Amino acid sequence: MSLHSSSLQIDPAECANLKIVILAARFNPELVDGMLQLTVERLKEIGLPEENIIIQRIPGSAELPYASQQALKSGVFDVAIALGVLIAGETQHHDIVSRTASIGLQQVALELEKPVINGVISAETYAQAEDRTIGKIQRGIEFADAAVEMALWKIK
Ligand code: DLZ
Repeated sequence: MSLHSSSLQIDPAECANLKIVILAARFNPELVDGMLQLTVERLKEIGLPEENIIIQRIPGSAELPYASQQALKSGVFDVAIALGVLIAGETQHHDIVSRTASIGLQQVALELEKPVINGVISAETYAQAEDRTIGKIQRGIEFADAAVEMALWKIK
């Protein structure tokens, strides 16, 4: 049996041994928690056993690169998903945090040679952020798909 989402086709048997860590910021909890729930539901739907999905909470998006680095350095996980929501109205430096988090997450992936999924949503308003997390655009599902695809990805 294969699962289809956009172009994703994965045999659930391939996922049985994957271990995924999700780092989730505590800021904007309703939105991050909603995204987290969608991500976890999708991972289980794809075929990951619940016990292979580890969730770690951290204060805010600025801490996501360090937390991802530490989690992946443990050697336990195949892939990390970093979830956070930054809203312009709430922090004047949301743009800087968004950029540094994105650059930091890429650095972790390249240095540790493990995939890191950038699940940081940066928006101008709460309504926009809501739309992109638990509203009409449910990015958590995409993050789960990307994580599994990259954890299994090999150069051919
Ligand atoms: C301080 C802060 C503010 C004002 N806004 C957000 C936000 O909208 N989203 C988010 O994930 N984190 C925010 N933070 C917290 C920072 O990411 C970080 O946790 C603190 O600056 C401590 O390093």
